[in-house]
Parts: sequence; structure tokens; C-alpha cells
Amino acid sequence: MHRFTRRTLVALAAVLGLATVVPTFAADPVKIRISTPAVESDWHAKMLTVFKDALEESAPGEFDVEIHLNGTLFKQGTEPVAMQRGNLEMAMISAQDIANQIPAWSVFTAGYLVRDPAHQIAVFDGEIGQEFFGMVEQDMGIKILTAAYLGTRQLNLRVEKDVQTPADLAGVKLRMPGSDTWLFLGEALGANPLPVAFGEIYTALQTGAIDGQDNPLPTVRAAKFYEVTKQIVLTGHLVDGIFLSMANNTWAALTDEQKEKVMAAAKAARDFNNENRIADEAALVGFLEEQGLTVTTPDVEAFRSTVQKAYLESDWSASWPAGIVDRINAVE
Ligand code: KDO
Repeated sequence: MHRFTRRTLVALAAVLGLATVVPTFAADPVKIRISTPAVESDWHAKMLTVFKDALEESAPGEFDVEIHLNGTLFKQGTEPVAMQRGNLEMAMISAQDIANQIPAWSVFTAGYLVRDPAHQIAVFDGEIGQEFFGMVEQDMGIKILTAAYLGTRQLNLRVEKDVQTPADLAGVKLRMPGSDTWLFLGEALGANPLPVAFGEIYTALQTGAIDGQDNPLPTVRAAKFYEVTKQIVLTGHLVDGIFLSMANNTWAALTDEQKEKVMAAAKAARDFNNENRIADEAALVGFLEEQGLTVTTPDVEAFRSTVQKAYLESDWSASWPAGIVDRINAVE
């Protein structure tokens, strides 16, 4: 068998009068596995396909993006550590996940601080975002590519109840994700918070293990919680974000050009999510009423003042950088 080396191929090409185009072997594509508990029809799951497609278009064959939904690859909340240990390349992580390691981040887990989606985008796309993303890069070894709007969290109850103020939630078993900042939010709302993973909410509602859960309305629809609940209480208690992130090691191994393309893809994905989710939130009250749910508006000011007071008097706020609440409030 004749062994074709690059040199023999070049020589052969010269003899045959061919242009010396010698096949080179393209580098293996960069493997990127993304893990999230999100369900397929939710916007922050769909935005991952936008990310993948955008990269496929701008850098054909350079990336091999695998999307893992429903918490099947890593359980909800374990993704940051998986990225830190080199077991995962990308995830959508929450401010609450980050606050487990950087308590200053708990400022973004506080109810009634970020005002609305536009405010959230302005905060994270500006100076404050740069500072807080920098902490995550430095202290956790995770690069946040972009902040996406997860939605405004509302209460969703299994049985109808007259809820006007936090006092009306006394004794209500409210499911929260399983970390301290989440449980604190449940308490601040006046409820009795119980930690349950996202993937178990539906059954817990169905069986009555919990009395309610809180999530943005697009998620109530996507995860079909409306099938096992009777009421939405429009508390609007947390304008929530979700952060598309990459392990620093994965990021550092990219070329400058690839980094630019990854950032552009993340931005396209974020814009897709935000646009659709914001439009959806406005339309979903009607959908949920059609499904037979009662949608009520409580005394939001009573919730706001109780929740804000709980945070300001808590140990969480002691870890917030000086002046951050005023700075966030001042962002237009
Ligand atoms: C949830 O468990 O309620 C939550 O909304 C918390 C978010 O931080 C995020 O993990 C989200 O679930 C999942 O992406 C599922 O939508």
C-alpha cells in the first residue's frame, strides 16, 4: 500500500498540473453541551435552538451544540458546579444558583426590586451587569454570555383562595426551588415554603403535596401547571432572569473570532426569548381563564412593602455591595 503523505500529494499534484490544494483535516468541532431544567415549549428552551442555529450559520462545522432539556443531564441547581468541575460546557443558571456561591448576587433574588423586563435588560446590559458578571467569571470560573428575561413570577394555587395580602398566605405550602434564597422569598411572601425540584411540581400539585407554586405565566402554560391548579394571583413578586453561561475553560479555548460568534448567537437567542416571552405574558391571562382558572389581583402594594422590608432586614441584604439598591433603582 502506498502511503500518501502531504509531500507526495503535493508532488503528484504538480506532476498532474493540478493546483496544489491538499486536503487538510478540519479541527474537531467544539463540543458544547447545554443543560437546563426547562421544558421544550418554554421560551428559554427554544432560545437554545436559536443559539445553536445561529452558531451553525456563522461558524459552520465549528461547534457541536447539544441541548439537554428537562434537567436530564444535570439536575436543577447543580449546573454551576458541573461547569466548574469541567463536566459541562454551558447552562442557563439563575441568580439564586449564583448567590449560593456569591452572596452579593442575592440582590437579584429579592422580590420587588427589578421593576420590569426593560429595567432588567438595562441593568444587566449596563455597568451593573458588567460588575456582577465579572464577579461570576472571577470567583466561579463561569462566563455569563447574556441575561435573558425568565418572566415575572406570579402565584399559582391549587385551590381558590382570597389572597389580598401576605397574611392571607399564612400556612400555604408554597413550592419553591430548593435553595436558601428561594425559600427566603417564599417566606417573605408570607407562605410556608417547601423545596421541590421543577420537574416534580406537576405531580406535587396533582397529589396535594403542595398548595401552590410560583412561576412566570409562560412557564405555567409550558409545564401545564394550569391542568392541576385553579388560581393565579398576580403578585408580580419577582422580575426573574436566567443567565446563559459557559465554563471559563471552554470559553478560553475559543479563538477570538469564535468568541465573537458565540456572543452574537447568545444575543440573538436572548432577543428571541425576550421578545416572545414579553408578548406572551401580556396574552396569557386570557388563555389561563379559558382553561378555567380564576385570575385575581391582590393588594400588590401590601406585598411589595412586606417583601421589601423582609429583604432589607435580612442577612441577605448585609451581603449586598454598598449602594447597590439605589444604583439599581436609578437605572432607567
Ligand atoms: C423554578 O424551578 O421555579 C424555575 O422557574 C427556577 C428558575 O431559576 C429556572 O431554573 C426554571 O425553573 C427552569 O429553567 C424551568 O423553567
